[in-house]
Amino acid sequence: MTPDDMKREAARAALTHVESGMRLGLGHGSTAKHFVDLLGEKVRDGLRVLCVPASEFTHDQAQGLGIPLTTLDETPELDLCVDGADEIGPNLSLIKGGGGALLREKIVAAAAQAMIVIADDSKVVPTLGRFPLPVEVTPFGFGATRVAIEKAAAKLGLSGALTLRTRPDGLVFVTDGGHHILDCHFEKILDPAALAAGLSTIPGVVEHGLFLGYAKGAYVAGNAGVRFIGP
Ligand code: ABF
Repeated sequence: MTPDDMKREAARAALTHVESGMRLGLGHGSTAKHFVDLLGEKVRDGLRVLCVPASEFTHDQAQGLGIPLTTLDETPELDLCVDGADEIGPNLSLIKGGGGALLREKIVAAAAQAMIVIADDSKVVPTLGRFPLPVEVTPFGFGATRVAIEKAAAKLGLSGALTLRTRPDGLVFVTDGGHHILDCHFEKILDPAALAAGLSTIPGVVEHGLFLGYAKGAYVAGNAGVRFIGP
């Protein structure tokens, strides 16, 4: 199986949790894209769901497939959220945001009773942090926010480059919410909860990509097939 086949198989496994009448959060990224494609097929076959997409990209994809959409204003509580991840660590701790949609992904996940993660098995790690942690920041006060993040990290013995994310054309990446992203190369985050707490106290940090306590399970696909990682 190619990595893309694995992503699709993980997405297919998560689809078994979807029942008619459910309110769903739809994530962002290449694995979530497979889930939305497969969901679209089910909707065509008569499945009734109402979905909140976590990005403009997913919104457009789902709309194109005829999946009924709503917003968290109209539908503030969801039954299930299905999304990808950049890293899956111990106790289903996650790094997310490589696709730049972490703020909306976290808002959607928080509105859902349960979150199921879908991924290929390259995402499973013993310790979070090899994937640079995305931190969404306001453009205003960017320099001060950057220093504050460095100081919060240093208290936990974390150093490493903080890179302002840019687009392929070299321009600064702007999130759906109009913010920037600092990719923090911490390498080994031994205490994700302490780092999350430290980042959350910084005013210019809109949100960070540590998702702790969100996932209720993960479908992880590899050459040997799909396995479920539970709590
Ligand atoms: C999103 O998709 C993210 O938070 C993460 O950045 C990304 C996962 O990447 P992919 O599914 O494309 O491998 O859910």
